[in-house]
Amino acid sequence: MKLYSRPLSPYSSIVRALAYIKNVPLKLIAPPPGFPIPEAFRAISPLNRIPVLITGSGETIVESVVIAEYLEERFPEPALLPNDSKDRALVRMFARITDLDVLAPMMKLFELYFVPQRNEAEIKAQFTRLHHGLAAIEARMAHGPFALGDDISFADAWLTPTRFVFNNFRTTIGRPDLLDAYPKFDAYEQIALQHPALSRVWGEMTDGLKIFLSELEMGAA
Ligand SMILES: N[C@@H](CCC(=O)N[C@@H](CS)C(=O)NCC(=O)O)C(=O)O
Repeated sequence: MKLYSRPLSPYSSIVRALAYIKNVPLKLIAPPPGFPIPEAFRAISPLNRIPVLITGSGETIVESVVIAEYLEERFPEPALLPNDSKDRALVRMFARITDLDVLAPMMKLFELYFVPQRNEAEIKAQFTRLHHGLAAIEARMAHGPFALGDDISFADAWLTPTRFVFNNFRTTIGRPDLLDAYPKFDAYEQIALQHPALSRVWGEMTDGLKIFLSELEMGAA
């Protein structure tokens, strides 16, 4: 199988985390360079975004959550969803809240901060959404060893890239205190760094961020 991915892309990182935990044989391929992804990539994925999984039989699968479910069915070990339906719903809900109410508003805020004419009302609205999302995540998190307790799950694959992006985000926007009200979420970095698959993703994102920042500097020079 092949995965179109970039090291720093949070959505690609979610899929890499799942694949690494499950030891899925995967060839990583970068889409053509450039931001946004060049139009030529539409030939691979009509929606022109990553991650894109190409299965062994050549099927194209997009959307991180759909790829996650596919990998879970195809590679059931280790299981990243619990046996019980209610518990499965709780894990999926945690992953969706992380995606839609934490990662998405944070990515939006990155964009909103770096435009010449800032839309302060929109920034405020996105911060409100982000704080509600973080509060919901914090309330559901365990104190380890994994995001939701004893077993590694989808929750950890979503949480690792999301938590990673906050380090740069809170520095860039000058809000080092941003996670003070969310101690379990803040401390998740240590959980990720102690797990071989999650720390591999964390390291790839770290390298990706270094390259991204140096390209930004070169562009500004
Ligand atoms: N809902 C999609 C979101 C994917 C997404 O937004 N990917 C970003 C990179 S993290 C992307 O490809 N953006 C287009 C671009 O960079 O040109 C998913 O879960 O896979």
